Amino acid sequence: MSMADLSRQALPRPTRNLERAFEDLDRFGYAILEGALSRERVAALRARVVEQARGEDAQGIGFHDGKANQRVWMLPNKGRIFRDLVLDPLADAFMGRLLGKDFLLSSLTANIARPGGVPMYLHTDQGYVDFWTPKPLVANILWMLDDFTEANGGTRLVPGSHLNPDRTDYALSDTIAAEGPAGAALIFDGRMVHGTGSNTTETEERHGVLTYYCRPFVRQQENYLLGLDSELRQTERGIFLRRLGFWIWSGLGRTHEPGDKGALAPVTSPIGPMDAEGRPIDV
Ligand SMILES: O=C(O)CCC(=O)C(=O)O
Repeated sequence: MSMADLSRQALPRPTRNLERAFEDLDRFGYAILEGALSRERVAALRARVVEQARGEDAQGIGFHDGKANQRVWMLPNKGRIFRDLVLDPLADAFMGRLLGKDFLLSSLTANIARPGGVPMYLHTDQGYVDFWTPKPLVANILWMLDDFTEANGGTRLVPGSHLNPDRTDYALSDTIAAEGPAGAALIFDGRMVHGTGSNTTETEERHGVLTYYCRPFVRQQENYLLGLDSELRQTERGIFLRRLGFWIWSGLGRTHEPGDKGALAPVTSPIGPMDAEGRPIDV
C-alpha cells in the first residue's frame, strides 16, 4: 500500500475494541488500545519507574539517550510490578497473534522522554535481520504511563511501513505521533518504522514501559539466562521464566541431548571427556 493510499484511510485512533485494534495492527502496523491499564496500575508503574530512574542517576549509573531522555533497562530485576506486566493477558492476545503463542520477552525497559530530548533515529525493532520477513519476528507493546501527545514526545510512527520492504529512507516528515491517554497500550509490529519523538514541552515528562517480545528462535535483546537475579530464577512463576527463555523450545536451548524437555536449570555436572571405559580424562 502506498503512503498516498494510506493517507486516504483513517489512521488508527485509540480504541477499546480489540477486533478494531487487531485490524489496525494488520493494516497500519500499529494499534492504540485505550484502557489497557487501570488508573491504579498506571500510578504504581509510573511511581516505580520514576523512583528507579532517580536511584540509578543518584548512583551515577543512569543511562541517558542524549542529555535529557533516560532509559531504564532490565526491569525484570527491578520490581514484581514489571514482571507482572510481561504476563499481562493483553500481551498474550496481541503477541500470540503476531509471534505465535510461545513468544519470548526480548527486553523490558522504561523510556522517559524529557523536555529538550532529541528524537530517536527512525528504525524498526528487527533492524538486525538483513532480509524482509513476510511476518514480524518481533513486536512491541509500549504501555503509556502519561498521556502521550505530539508535544511531549509521543512515539513517531510510519503507518504501513511494515508492509513496504522496498522503502527504507524514511524521514520525520513521513511520521505521525502516537497519541493516547495514560493507560493506553501502543502495540506495534517489529517491521514498522518508528522512534521516540522529541519532547518540546517546558515541563512535561513522558514515561512509558516497553515490553519487547520476539519469536522463540530469535536471540533476545537482554540475556536473562545470565542477567536475571538468581533469586528470581528460584522463586518466579514457571510461566514467567518460560517467557524469558528458561525453557527448551522445539529442541532449541537444550543443555544435553535432543530428548531434553522442559525447564532449564544451571548445569552443575556437565558430561565431560572420558576414555573408552567411561573414565574421566583430561583432554
Ligand atoms: O519510547 C518510545 O517512544 C519508543 C522507543 C523505541 O523506539 C524503541 O525502544 O525501539
